[in-house]
Amino acid sequence: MTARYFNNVTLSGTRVLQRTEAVNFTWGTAAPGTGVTVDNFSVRWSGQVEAFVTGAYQFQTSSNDGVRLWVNGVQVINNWTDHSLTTDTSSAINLTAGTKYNIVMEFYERSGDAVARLLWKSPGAADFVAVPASRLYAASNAAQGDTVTASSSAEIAGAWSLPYATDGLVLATNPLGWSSNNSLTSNHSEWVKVDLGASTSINQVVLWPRIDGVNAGYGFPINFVIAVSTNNSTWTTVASRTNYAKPTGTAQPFSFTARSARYIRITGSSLRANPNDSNSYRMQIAEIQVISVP
Ligand SMILES: [Ca+2]
Ligand SMILES: [Ca+2]
Repeated sequence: MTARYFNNVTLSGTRVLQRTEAVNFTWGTAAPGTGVTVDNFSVRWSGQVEAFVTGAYQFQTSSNDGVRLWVNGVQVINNWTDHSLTTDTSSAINLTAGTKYNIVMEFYERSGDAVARLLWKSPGAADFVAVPASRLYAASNAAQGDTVTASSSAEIAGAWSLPYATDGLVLATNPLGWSSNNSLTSNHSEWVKVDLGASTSINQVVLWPRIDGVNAGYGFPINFVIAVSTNNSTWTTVASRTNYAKPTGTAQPFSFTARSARYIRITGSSLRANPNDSNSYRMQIAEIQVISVP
């Protein structure tokens, strides 16, 4: 999985270490790696897990301190608290052999000993064992779980919120994604921005429109620019589109020559009135994916 380490307990700000690894660590009182503090650090592991036989799996974490786990977009473990060594176990999840499922594990260490382990019990197995590296894959989407800011945000609980633009989900039900919420009766500009946490070599941005029924494709801007930056002040345009047709609910990829960037900003300068929403002008994105160069 792709691991991103932060020197705070909130997975925020500048990433201090990124590497690819399975999650099976008993760090004790040592730091997990170069540049990471001994206490008050946090990690997000993201990528995919592959089932090797079809059937019911259970996932388990062993942690000191806080931990939470999502499999296939569903949160299955949530113990985001300071605690001594604790085992948490998910209910059974049916997985199909050979299929890769999105998986995200988050962890923070407050102080003292630190342990972060991800285990599973496969169909028919007697015990939980560490999920092996051979069944885990790094994330090609560098943006999953990263911080999103915007010119405005509707913030409707469970449905529309800034974090839903990078939560790894594109659904026809809640959570739907990010929606702007300004100047609803007139066409206007809005922007949304992702902070990858550190400069990363990237060559594609994939924007998912909303895919919910009659609203599918609405909210996707008509005229827009995708720009990237290493410092959040100097921006380079990597894609620019005008009179963009309303998408039908599929991924909209925008490729460009590989370049280093930490910030990705999408600015819509002409929005699409939605007749199912009182002809309001909103910019809405179900998911922003940023593809890193292998
Ligand atoms: Ca601890
Ligand atoms: Ca989403």
